[in-house]
Amino acid sequence: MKIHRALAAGVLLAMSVSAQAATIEMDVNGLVCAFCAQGIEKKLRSFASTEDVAVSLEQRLVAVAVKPGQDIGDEALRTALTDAGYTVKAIRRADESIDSVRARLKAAKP
Ligand SMILES: [Cu+2]
Repeated sequence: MKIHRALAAGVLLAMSVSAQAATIEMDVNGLVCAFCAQGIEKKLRSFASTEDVAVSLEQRLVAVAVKPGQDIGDEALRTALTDAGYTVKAIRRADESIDSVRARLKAAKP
């Protein structure tokens, strides 16, 4: 169900220029160590639209900030992480800065 919702959201975003988000958040399974985090970060930074990347091992969360007015499609994100051996459980887009996401991740650390 979650996957269907994410796909639907992706289709809507692709059709609507005004619905672009500043940050894309993904719940990713298979993230276990700092090397995973580094590899994912490197891979996501290779997208031309990527401005910044934050990875939380504890929360299995990957956040990508996109450049103003740009976006990275759900399929491209999913493929990049799946090819690297991870499973993307959900993709969300929010009009939130990546600094704010980082602050939230930091605050949630035990
Ligand atoms: Cu690892």
